[in-house]
Formats: sequence, C-alpha cells, structure tokens
Amino acid sequence: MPRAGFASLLGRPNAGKSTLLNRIVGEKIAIVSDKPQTTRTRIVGGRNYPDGQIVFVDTPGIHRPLHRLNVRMVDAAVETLREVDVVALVFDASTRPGRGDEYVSGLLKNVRSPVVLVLNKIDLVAKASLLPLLEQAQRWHPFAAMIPVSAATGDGVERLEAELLARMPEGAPAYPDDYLTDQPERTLAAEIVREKVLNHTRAELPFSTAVSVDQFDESERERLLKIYCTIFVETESQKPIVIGRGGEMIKRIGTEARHELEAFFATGVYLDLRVKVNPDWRNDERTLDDLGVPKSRPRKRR
Ligand SMILES: Nc1nc2c(ncn2[C@@H]2O[C@H](COP(=O)(O)OP(=O)(O)OP(=O)(O)O)[C@@H](O)[C@H]2O)c(=O)[nH]1
Ligand SMILES: [Mg+2]
Repeated sequence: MPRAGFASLLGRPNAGKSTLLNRIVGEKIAIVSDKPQTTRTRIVGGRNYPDGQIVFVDTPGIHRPLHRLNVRMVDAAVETLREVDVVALVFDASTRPGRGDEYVSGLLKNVRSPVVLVLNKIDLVAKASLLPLLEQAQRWHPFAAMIPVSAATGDGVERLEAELLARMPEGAPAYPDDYLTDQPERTLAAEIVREKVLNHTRAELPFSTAVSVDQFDESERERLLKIYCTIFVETESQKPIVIGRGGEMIKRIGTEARHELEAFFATGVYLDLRVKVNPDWRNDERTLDDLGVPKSRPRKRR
C-alpha cells in the first residue's frame, strides 16, 4: 500500500523552510532571502516517491504580527496545523533556541498529527552543538523524530523525507505524479521580482514592498513572454531607493529577475517594472486581497 498525504513546513522566519521546500521538490517554487518574513502565503509543492507522495505546504514564518498583512501570514501558517497529516517544525540550528521557538512549539500542543523536528542549517554548526538544542526541544514538545539537515547542501534531507513519508496515512496519492505546485505562473513571476528587491534592499524596505503583475501577455509566448509588474512601496522616500541613482537599481532588479524568469519559463521574457507608492498597503484589506494574500478564516468563539 502506498502512503500519501500533506506535510507542513512550520517555523520562525528565516529558519529555512522555503529553501527546504525547493530542495525537496527540485525546483525553485518559493523565493528565499536572508531577510525574515520572506514567504507571505502558503506554497504547495509535491514530491513523488516509489512508495507514495508527500504534498509539502511551506508557510510564512511565525512572528508577532504588527500589520494586517502579518496577521494573515501567521494565520495562514497556523491554520495548516489542523489540515496536514504530519507537521515538520523547522528550527535554525545555527541560532540559540529562544522564546520564539518556545512559542512555536507551544502551538503544537493540541495538534493531533505527529510532529517531526527539523534542525536545519547544520552546515553552519559543529555536531556537538546540536545536543543541547535537541534536549531543549524535547522539553517543549514530544517530537515524533528529530532530524538534523542542511537545506543548503541537502545533507539529511532524504532521511527527513523518508521519516515524513513513513508517517503518512496509507492510500493512493491525491495528485498526479508530475504535480509540482499550486503557484500560478503570474504569482511565481511577481515573487521572483520581489525576491530581487529583497536581495538588494535593507531595513524597512523588504517588509514594505509588494509586487503585483498587471499584465501577463502570452500572445507570443514561444518567442517572448511579456510581463508587466508594479513594485509597491509605502512612502515617497522609499521610491528612489528601489529606483536607484539614474535608475541603476531598478535596472539591476529587472535584469536579475528577467534572467531567472527566462530560465524558469524557458522562453524570452520582456519584463516591465514600475514603482508606485501605496501608503500603508500592509494594513489595507483590499490591497491585500488584490495582492492575493489569503484572508484569515473567521474564528469561532471558544
Ligand atoms: N547555511 C545555510 N543557510 C540556509 C540553510 N537553509 C536556509 N538557509 C538560508 O537562510 C535564509 C532564510 O531562508 P528561507 O528559506 O528564506 O527561510 P524561511 O524559513 O522560508 O523564511 P520565511 O519565509 O521568512 O519564514 C536564506 O538566506 C537561506 O539561504 C541551510 O541549510 N544552511
Ligand atoms: Mg519562506
């Protein structure tokens, strides 16, 4: 009997969840950056095995939400807990476990699914330093297994996948065996542009930037895919940072994004980027809807 089901990747921002998802599915379907709060929605990625299928659900990092955007992000992550067959809680093993990790572990209290602890970034630390982390984690939650991995090098990842698959329910896979992701092409394009903005900016900008695709013109797709995007920032003063002196920065963002889009879509890409100010979009429910950030589900009274 094959095994098949859903596994969520949950954890604090920057733990390496999206890097791990990309590593497992073998394609870049989630953007990655060294800034926290990179992932803003759930991202589904499928992986097939000779004896089954796991559909992974990458989630936004759990943090204290200060804007409506962040409320939606954290809710999207927490909601997966009730829906998946196995939870993979991802810790960054290169940082000391802190209150944030304790908080995230606390969310697992009423979760019925088995939880596998993933100690990521072991390429950055000495093996001996994992022991205290494992001991601490065990005090927080009775993990079904604890697996050290490096999403960056791939070390330990196959073992992790085997441990997750072994805990999936028996049954036929729900998705076809070439299933990759639920991310629409437009979203993937917008996200790649946002990743380049994140890579090249600092401080508040990564948090206050959003990217929308205004037009995705496939009429000449064989030869040239034309993508028109708007990069939103929150204040007038942020605009020149994204544009750069003489347009240097926006050019660099555009070139890097275009190269990646061309490789991903396997065709020529024309990329048009403009920058617009949209004050306080992070608290504007309508803009969040337009950007495709899923709404939090209404909660029942306890
Ligand atoms: N050295 C090392 N770096 C890693 C590893 N995994 C992820 N990183 C880096 O850690 C940073 C965060 O990675 P992400 O995959 O974006 O982290 P995330 O958990 O998805 O973060 P959010 O989306 O913000 O919640 C990036 O700079 C990655 O390159 C790893 O195994 N080793
Ligand atoms: Mg992420």
